[in-house]
Amino acid sequence: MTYVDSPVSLTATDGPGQPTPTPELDELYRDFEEELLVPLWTEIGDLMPSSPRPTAHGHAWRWQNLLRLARRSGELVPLGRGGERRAIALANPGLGGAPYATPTLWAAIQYLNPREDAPVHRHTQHAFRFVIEGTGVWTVVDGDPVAMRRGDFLLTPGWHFHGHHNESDEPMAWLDGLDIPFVHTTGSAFFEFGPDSISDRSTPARSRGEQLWAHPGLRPVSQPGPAGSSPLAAYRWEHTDAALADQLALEAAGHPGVVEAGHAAVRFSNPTTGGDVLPTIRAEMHRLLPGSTTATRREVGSAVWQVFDGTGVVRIGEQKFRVERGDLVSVPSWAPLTITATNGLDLFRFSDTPIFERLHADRVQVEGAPTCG
Ligand code: 1HN
Repeated sequence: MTYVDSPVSLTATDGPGQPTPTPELDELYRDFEEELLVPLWTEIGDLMPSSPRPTAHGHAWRWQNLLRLARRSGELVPLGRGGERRAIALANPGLGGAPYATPTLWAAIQYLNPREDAPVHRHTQHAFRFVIEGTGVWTVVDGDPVAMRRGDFLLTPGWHFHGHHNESDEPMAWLDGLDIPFVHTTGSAFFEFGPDSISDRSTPARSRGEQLWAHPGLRPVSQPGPAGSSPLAAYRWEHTDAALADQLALEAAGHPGVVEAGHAAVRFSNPTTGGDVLPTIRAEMHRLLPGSTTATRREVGSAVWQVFDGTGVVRIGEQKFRVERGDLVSVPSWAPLTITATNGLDLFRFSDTPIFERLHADRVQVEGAPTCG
């Protein structure tokens, strides 16, 4: 038997636990197929491996290549109703050509020409944007204009209307992350067009969400909580950068237990709960000092990393990728991951870990010790 579009590979016909091949057995297997039935005894090795054997691969996409192709798309592909977004998705080589960076996560470069609008719509998929370079675009989320600048992490939780507009004379590109594959596989997608034009074209430096929620340790008494997704529309680079720098300053001053050797990390969090920003997506920023290497870590669930700044080497099992600014790397579930910073290395990471934590199926294994210098 062979399978098309199936997560299960070829059927075992011999080996331990398999019946003796006979014409009668062949006929039984043909009749199973006819009735759309599959016996467990031929599949159990694939269905129940002793540890995760994901079909997704570790893979690196080069930002300079993505950007070049996005620019060409900007010249050739108009933006409007129907197509909705000039977004070009990473297709993991292990996932059969689907626009999936991992089995649960979509990652794309999105490109907006000068003075261009991306139309308003909403969907149940949760989304974020992370800005590698550029400025001049506002994403308007449920009527709240949110400026996009380098290093900012911006949220569009599911079922919020959103459109983008570029107010500058330069094109802008950024990373989009969504839980599209998870929502597609589980048949839980809803989508609606919004109004034909963006309601509020003002260009404030800070969104209303930030005015309410972006004050450390302070929540507005008027606002309800806890909320499943973060109400904070934008996490600004100056805050993320300062948090990472302070962790490393504490380490340098000899305070133990703050960071892994030379490796500061922060998680973007929902200020109403302290938990993840979105129900299905975890997002973090990591900073590695020059010459530092992380411990080797494997985790249930998949992730995508993007280099924000610096250069380094990402090892996934036997694979080794040299990475620089903007490059993206998919990390399959349970793959051993080690990162080395050549010079300093700032990395953005997003993963589907909240799904597995909610299901009590999360596991982490750490091997070796981090080193620095
Ligand atoms: C979407 O709405 C955005 O809002 C980006 O920028 C990527 C991919 C599929 C469906 C909707 C956005 C998307 C998307």
